[in-house]
Amino acid sequence: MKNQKVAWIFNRIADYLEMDGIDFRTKAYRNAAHTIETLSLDIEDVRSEGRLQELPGIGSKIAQKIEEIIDTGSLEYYENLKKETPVDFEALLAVEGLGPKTIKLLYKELGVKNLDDLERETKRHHIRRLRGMGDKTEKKILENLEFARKNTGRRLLGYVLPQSREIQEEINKLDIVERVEIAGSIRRRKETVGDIDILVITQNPDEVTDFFTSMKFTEEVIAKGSSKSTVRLKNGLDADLRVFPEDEFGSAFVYFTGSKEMNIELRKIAIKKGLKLNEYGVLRDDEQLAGKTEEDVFNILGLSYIEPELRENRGEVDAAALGKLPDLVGYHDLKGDLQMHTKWSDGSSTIKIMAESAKNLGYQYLAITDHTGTLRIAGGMGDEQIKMQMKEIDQVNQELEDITILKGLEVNIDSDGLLDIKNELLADMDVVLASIHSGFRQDREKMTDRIISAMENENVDIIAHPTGRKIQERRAYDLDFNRIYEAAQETNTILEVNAHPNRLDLSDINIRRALEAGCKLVINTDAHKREELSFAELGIATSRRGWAEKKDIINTLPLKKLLKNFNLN
Ligand code: DGT
Ligand code: CA
Ligand code: CA
Ligand code: ZN
Repeated sequence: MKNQKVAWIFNRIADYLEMDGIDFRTKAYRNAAHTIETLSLDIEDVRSEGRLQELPGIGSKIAQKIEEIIDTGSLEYYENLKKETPVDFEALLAVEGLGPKTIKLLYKELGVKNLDDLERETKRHHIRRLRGMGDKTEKKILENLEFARKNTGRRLLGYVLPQSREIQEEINKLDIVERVEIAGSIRRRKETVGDIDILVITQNPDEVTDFFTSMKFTEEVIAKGSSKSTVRLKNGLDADLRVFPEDEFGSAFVYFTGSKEMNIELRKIAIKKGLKLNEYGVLRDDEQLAGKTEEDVFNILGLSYIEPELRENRGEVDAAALGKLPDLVGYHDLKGDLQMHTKWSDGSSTIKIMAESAKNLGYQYLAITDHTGTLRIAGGMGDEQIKMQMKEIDQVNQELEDITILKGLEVNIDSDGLLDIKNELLADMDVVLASIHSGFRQDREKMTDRIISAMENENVDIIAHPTGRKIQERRAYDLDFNRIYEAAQETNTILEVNAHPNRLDLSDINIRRALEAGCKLVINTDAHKREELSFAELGIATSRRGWAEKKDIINTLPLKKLLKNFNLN
């Protein structure tokens, strides 16, 4: 029951040890935390069977600590470390550029314990007085602070979505449950999620609530009432459960899907019409005019149905009033995937396995796009390997039916905008993606020039993960998007929506701007193993949040049309 808590404590201990530079013990605690985080069993069960030390990375000392946490709910060793250096690690570590050692220095010298302290000391220019720091460090900290504030406590959609579906399924198994839906930011497919909002229709709220507060995912009950309960899940997130009768479910679903900002717009429209809108329905005086379905609620307000991914108060309400909502790309519209990696570079599946998996997803084609030359950490391929790989692709294409493997590469754009594979070889490929993997912090002009010069190479078809951001990890490069979008059109280069859970790059907002500027997009998973081909859903969701239609996405095209689009064959 306490897996998440134990792992969390061990990770914090590792942070404290890292502050003091004790590397081997840091590693031991991180390993133990990882083991417990990914354990499919309840750590308490493992303990009561006396099998803790059978787990990888858990020796007698760490096992003792696990027992102490299970028995007492805390760990004296950790409490002492905390007293010594009482800082909000999770928040401070989220500031790019701050590691445990710097955090210790900031605490010892300036008493910085949290993000507010950090901001204050930075603005007073106290940081630059410290050893190894300067006005540049202060500037960087201020830039990264806001990013850290926005991110603490939120989780990636890609990880929460499967978990929320699992919970939904469990609740749905109850006979007394007529309907269960996930609402909130998860339903809107926002890239990060604060908590899980669950709505249920049932005649028997108490029984559903009892189940919810004691199910296997629940670690701790925060509030328990008959129409609303909140629990802390073992994965560390909170989940809210709300129970509604059938004839109010539509209005509750609209309300709790949000966004809050869109709800406020809807309420204004209701008021103008002399109506009242809340989670219980659309009311005139006390009479409920609508509330059973979402469609009813939108329609009575004079709006067409708004897809959840659009509900961010970014113009969708006006568009719905005018009947001008986009016809969004669908979750089953992709015909192929044009970025993935195999054992030839840093992937872990073979070409054949990737192709078979793509076929199982119903695709007509896939492109194998392993890393090239200069990207050593990713096992980049040289000319000879590329030629050998092309032969293997020919061979697998002969073996498999109803799926076409395209020969592709993900080449690197160097700090001068040059590619690491020569043009005559690139000309032999079906699909060439170019992307930046180094030198992220050049100035805006230079970064933009690099990408544009890659676009100007006639062999380059796609710019992969165009902004380089990693959600909660790394900010986007500084780019002049107007120039990028213009060059993409002039050079007929496609911009990628990378569907990897921590990339989603382009982001929803950038997708919308790119489309308004007239660019074409491709949704790719960047899969490094076959299971990751399922990330496509996240790329589609993000594209929908960016108002993308089927016609905007080139890999909704059947193979022949796609090839024509690339001027191939
Ligand atoms: P999150 O959890 O931070 O990722 O984002 P949401 O959108 O899921 O927000 P949450 O969980 O606080 O609330 C779920 C929905 O309930 C939200 O999208 C809209 C609705 N809601 C919550 N509080 C308010 C409020 O004060 N006013 C209005 N109009 N709606 C609210
Ligand atoms: Ca939420
Ligand atoms: Ca909530
Ligand atoms: Zn890779």
